[in-house]
Amino acid sequence: MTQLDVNLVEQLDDQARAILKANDRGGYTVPTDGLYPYQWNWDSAFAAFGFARFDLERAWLELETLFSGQWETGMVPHILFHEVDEGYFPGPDVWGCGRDLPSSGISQPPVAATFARKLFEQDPASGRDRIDDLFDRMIAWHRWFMEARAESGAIAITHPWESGRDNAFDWDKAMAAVDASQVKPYTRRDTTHVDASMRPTKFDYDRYIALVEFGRASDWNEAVIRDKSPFRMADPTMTFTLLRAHRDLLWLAEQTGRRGVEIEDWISGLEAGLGVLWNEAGGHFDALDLRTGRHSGSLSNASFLCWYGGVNEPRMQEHLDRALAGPSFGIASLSLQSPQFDPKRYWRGPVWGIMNTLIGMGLEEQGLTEQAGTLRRQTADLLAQHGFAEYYNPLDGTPAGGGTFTWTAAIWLSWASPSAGGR
Ligand code: 9WN
Repeated sequence: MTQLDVNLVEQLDDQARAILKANDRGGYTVPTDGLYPYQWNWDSAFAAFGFARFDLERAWLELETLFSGQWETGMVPHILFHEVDEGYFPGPDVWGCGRDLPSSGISQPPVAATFARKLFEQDPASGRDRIDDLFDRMIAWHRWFMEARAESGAIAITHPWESGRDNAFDWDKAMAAVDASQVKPYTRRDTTHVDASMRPTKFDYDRYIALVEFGRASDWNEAVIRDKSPFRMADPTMTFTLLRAHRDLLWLAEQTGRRGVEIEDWISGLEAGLGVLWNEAGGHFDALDLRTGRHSGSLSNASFLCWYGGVNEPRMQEHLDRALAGPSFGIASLSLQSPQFDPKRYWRGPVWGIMNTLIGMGLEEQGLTEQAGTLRRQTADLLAQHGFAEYYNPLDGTPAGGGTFTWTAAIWLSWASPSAGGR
């Protein structure tokens, strides 16, 4: 591990700021030019975290634009289609959600309240001015999760895209049971931007589309989807990010003189319920198939989000120490020891800067400062040596997926860069 040169850090900080500015489409930021031409939910929250390093006003605006797409149910979509672009599939016509601001019909990991808190902490006076409308919208979103997705005790996803870890090994068995025989021919766009070996397979894509068609045929009615969807899984990403976001929302409530009783109940409910994610055989947190009652057998980077969720589980530490010992640049999306580990293919092995960041934040807060420091340095080395890619081969750092990536630039500025100062 190297001590990064001060001039190099300055150069990288400049590059990261330039990426955020170049991906800014006015009020929202695309994850990267070309491959992802819309506003994505959790990407935007990370973008806000990054903008906060040099333009706090722009950071708040990113979150406000995201919540402008909120549904009347409280759900905040995973994609907002501000301007239709043929370069991405599936577009708004496939989702068929029929709103003034077209969107997808599913959500994504709720990290917005956590980064809203960071923005608030940076300048409480301006935060107080910005938070009012946003607070009400965030609490409505969290309530939607608790009412629509918490039937198992943990938080369920209805589509792999909701987890943000699209083709993770976690979903393999459940996806194999999804019938894709009625899906009509379609043209993928992602593989025109990125090498197909780094993306999900056609088998996966057929089922992604089948599940979108199921949701549309159900009028995106959550009760129908809960009872009838062929795919429903309790997900560590959703569960730990929501639990964490509840805690940050409660903090924001206290700072602004609001009552937090409802949020306190959500926190104790999730703390009591998340045990269903514990895979006793593997000795780690894992996804749970709510249709079959079986765990996936996947030690993923989401398993390590427990500390971020405020859950200091000692039985996860052995896994953590092994993962940090490498050879790797942080926490791989699937354990290097897993037979399904693939260092190139997206969420089946590559390392992601944003996941290192969330895990690192949690470790630091839970007093595992040495491991947190190691993870931060590994992430800084990765980005310094290999640039601001979407994800990376965890063994040698080879960049993969899209380049000049918003959330990677953002976490550099606000967490990994030595200039971030432990924010
Ligand atoms: C589908 C934008 C998004 C991220 C996800 C990541 C990827 C989309 C795709 O890109 O998913 O939502 O088309 O592959 O998996 O986490 O939010 O960066």
